[in-house]
Amino acid sequence: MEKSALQKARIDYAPKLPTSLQGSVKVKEGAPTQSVDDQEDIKKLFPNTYGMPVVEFEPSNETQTCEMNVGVILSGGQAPGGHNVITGLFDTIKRLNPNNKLYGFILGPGGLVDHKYIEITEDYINDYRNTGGFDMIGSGRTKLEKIEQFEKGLEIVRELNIKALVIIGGDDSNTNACVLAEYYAAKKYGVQVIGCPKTIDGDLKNDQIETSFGFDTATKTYSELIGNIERDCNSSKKYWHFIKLMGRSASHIALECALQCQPNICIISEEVKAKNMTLNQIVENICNVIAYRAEQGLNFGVILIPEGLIEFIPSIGKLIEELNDLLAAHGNDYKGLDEEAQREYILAHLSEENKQTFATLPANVARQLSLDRDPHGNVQVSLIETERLLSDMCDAKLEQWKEEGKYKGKFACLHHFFGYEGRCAAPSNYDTNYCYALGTSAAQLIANGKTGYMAIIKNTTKPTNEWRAGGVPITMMMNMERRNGEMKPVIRKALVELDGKPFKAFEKIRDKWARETSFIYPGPIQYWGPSEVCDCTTKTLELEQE
Ligand code: FBP
Repeated sequence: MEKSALQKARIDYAPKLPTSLQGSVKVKEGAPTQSVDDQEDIKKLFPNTYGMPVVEFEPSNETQTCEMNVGVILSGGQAPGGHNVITGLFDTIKRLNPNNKLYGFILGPGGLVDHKYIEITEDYINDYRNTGGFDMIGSGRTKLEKIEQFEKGLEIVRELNIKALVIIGGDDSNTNACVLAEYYAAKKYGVQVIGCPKTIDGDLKNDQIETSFGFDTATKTYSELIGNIERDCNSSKKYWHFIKLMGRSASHIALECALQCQPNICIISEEVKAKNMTLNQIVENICNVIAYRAEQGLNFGVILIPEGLIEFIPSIGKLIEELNDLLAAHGNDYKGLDEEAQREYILAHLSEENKQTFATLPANVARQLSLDRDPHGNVQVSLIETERLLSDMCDAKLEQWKEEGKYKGKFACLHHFFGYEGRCAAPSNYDTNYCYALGTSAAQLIANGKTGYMAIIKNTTKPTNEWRAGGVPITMMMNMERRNGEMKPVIRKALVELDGKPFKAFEKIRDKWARETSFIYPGPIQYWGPSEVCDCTTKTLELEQE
């Protein structure tokens, strides 16, 4: 592999581990746990993995050894730091016994089912230490949910004498990890399954999980780019920039970038839903700011739009729910039809209220909502050009206001979508250390006989040696939700809390950002230099852990 100068220098970085993970560990167990909701249902569905205690690792003076081959899977969207979860896992299992082997399943969960794997060796892994990307073994979105898949997986697990599988994924992938752990436990196959919290979206977090890995690096990367645009914008003073930011449902990414960059406007989907706002109201709010600034001679600005917005606008959310059910029940009847016939079919089957919403949406947006779910049943919101939809609607409204004499400014806009450019960035020091510790923790959960657990690292706003490591039963994070027309056990997604400290901090100051130009330019991620520049966490985490 040909490497950049940064890659070469970065390979030599030794990730810092919490004191408790630096050598042998012993396990401290807490009290039995309960799921966040629907306890009776979840208990019934997970009789073998429900109620287990949260565990924490403490340093031990005893020599620790363990024979264990491990299989690792990267699942879902890329997130900076994934390679370091694998290096943490690798180094720990080798330390526990140099004959232990680590197998990487290729291109996600599908690799387990199709028996596509590689053995990860010292030579192979060294090229990937502290790098972004998931290319060490690749990732995929195959949903592991069927008994045939679990049994197919078991064949290769037996062949390679694998003691445990580590699934590195988001809420959906960890839900599946939990189902797999329960299945193997129920069958008494003796195969452990451990999850690791990944996703740039930042929505896999709760009382036990401080943050999902990748959020730190991705938001810093986007904030660098937003800051650059803000500076360009403030230099020429002639464009409104509509920037859509990745993050399928929750607006954590947009909120974090807003806290870092202080744009003029940042829409928070969760607020739109809570206030029952219509698309037209959102547009009007934006236009009010544009018009106000125009009166001050400021015909420029920056607007952040979370990728998931469309699903949170209540009328469109309702439409999506009905479309989900329609797709589950009749998708095959209309998927083969041409675009116009599909639209007709859908209109004919929707309730009156949703029909009206569907009919008012631009054709490309309507089509994206009615088709093309990902394997987990999610609308592929990153393919919907919300930034254009909003700017087109603003343009029309401002024209109308001009005619009515309510607006005299100039409105020229540019569009951006920051998503994929943040998912494989070289991990920040935070993600580098956090991920290596997560991998180490996962190895220790296996060595200590745990299954159905997610590796966790807490106290991460403190210096690394004070971080606390352990595991949390995945069932503890579950509740029942409607998916593809059926009630299913799933990990509860963490949305932006409107009474949470990050949103409150933003809410307090946003009017000033709208009126004035208060941009902050965070600049690129730094790996060497003053600690306050290189080792800072996200503003979200800082505020949440205050
Ligand atoms: P995960 O939840 O799997 O980590 O994926 C996150 C994400 O980056 C979302 O923000 C985005 O909507 C989606 O993946 C895009 O998916 P794809 O990579 O399949 O285009």
